[in-house]
Amino acid sequence: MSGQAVADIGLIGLAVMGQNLILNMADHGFTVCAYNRTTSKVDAFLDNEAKGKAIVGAHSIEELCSKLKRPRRVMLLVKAGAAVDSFIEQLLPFLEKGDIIIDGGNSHYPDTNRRCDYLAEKGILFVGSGVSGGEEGARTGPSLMPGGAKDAWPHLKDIFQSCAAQTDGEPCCDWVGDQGAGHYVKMVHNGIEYGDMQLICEAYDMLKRGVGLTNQEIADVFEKWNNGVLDSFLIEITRDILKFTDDDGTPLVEKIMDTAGQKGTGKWTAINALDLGMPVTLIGEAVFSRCLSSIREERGRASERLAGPVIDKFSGDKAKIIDQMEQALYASKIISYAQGFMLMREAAKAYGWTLNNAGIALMWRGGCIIRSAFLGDITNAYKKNADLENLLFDDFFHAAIEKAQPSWRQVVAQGALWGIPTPAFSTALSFFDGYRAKRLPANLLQAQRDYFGAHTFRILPEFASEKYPIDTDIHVNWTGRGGNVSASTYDA
Ligand code: NBP
Repeated sequence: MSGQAVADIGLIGLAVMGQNLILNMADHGFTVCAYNRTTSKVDAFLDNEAKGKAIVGAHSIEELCSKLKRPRRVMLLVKAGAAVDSFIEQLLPFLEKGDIIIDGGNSHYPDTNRRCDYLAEKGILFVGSGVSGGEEGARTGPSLMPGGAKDAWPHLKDIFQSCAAQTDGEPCCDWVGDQGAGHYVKMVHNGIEYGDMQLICEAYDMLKRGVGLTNQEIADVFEKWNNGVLDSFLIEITRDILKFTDDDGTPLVEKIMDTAGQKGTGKWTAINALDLGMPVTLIGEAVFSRCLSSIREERGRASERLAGPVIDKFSGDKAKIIDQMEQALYASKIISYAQGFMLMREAAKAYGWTLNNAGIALMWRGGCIIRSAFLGDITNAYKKNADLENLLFDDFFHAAIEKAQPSWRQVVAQGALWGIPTPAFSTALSFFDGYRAKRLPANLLQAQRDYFGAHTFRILPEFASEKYPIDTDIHVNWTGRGGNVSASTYDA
């Protein structure tokens, strides 16, 4: 079946994200053609949510393509993986050179790299776009992070930027970069989301078990924090979750099993950080914390055998420790974002992308799960200095960390004394102390490596000599028993 080319864009995938994004696009004056593998969902959508709007339907890929204006723009919002490849193959016979396919799902960036190359050979412009904000974001304004074939951007800019969230008059959507850069940035966004959530959970745990506050009191703390430097979507929803009571009047959150799920994007970020050799420790700890939570039965057995400190009723200054915790959370969050941007800088280098840090921060400023006032400060830092080596070198963040430092140390120490785990707070502080250390104990580590494996070491310039020449891999016979042959030197 074919039809008149009436639609500005076609959208495949009528689940929660697809339906809401279509309605959003229609609200902004674009005509959308909707298609779904299970075509009964097309009819149900047209008869209900889409009724009376500039939305048409298609019952086959051929019909969908025939209803699109040229160049055809088709967006996929389907389960990541095989479904995306399958739709690409189904679309190809009905597309022409210069047509555009956009994958808005949570695809892994290497898949997007591959699809970009594959479709470029066929003259089709492929775009991988991060979409964040969940159901509500898709409906009212998501954060959109498109990357891939740049020639597609002039044909997408208007639709994408009109539908995206707007912050301070600017759309939370801009071109990210080549190939899978859009999906890469979305992946890092999700990793940072894992970190933000873990930090909030640690604050909740300390306020509850350490300070002894009720859920309502903790909600009030989050309410207060949401009016300060931590002002963000995740703090706001945490406040609401803590206030939410079940039919019996007790907080629902306390009835929820403490095993965290994950769909993989945090893990991908951590794996990529390991691959690129970047110390993205906070996201790593956030992923491992979910893993630890998920071995609940084993933890149950351990809780009966392994004792820790007994937490006495809190007799200190509650207001003071709450303020200290706000500072600890803020400082840890700064570290997490600094690490995220370090990772993106390295990825840009390794993959040959040009990433615009100020633009990325702006894209995350609104519409997405990690949206916060804080991202406005990051945008400003990168606008002031596009080549900023590290967020911690920006005056604003430098001053913020300086101010927070004493409280941050107090909170991490208090968590250890109480026996309440604070992996994210602690790793952030350890990173900070490591990053600002001119000398780390890696000298000893190198000696150990050379001792047992003849892995060699380099000499500090001030100790260079004929015996220990500078910029040279040196092996020492530490025991008098080994030979003088060293292992080859390479970094894994
Ligand atoms: P889902 O991730 O639940 O995917 C549902 C869609 O995928 C339906 O259209 C379904 O068709 C289609 N589909 C599946 Br499942 N397997 C398929 C296959 N083998 N071949 C063809 N189509 C297939 O939907 P969603 O939650 O709306 O998310 C869409 C995309 O956006 C995903 O990649 C997701 O990771 C991403 N995302 C989701 C969110 C969120 O908050 N949910 C946020 C940001 C990004 P059917 O109706 O015929 O089964």
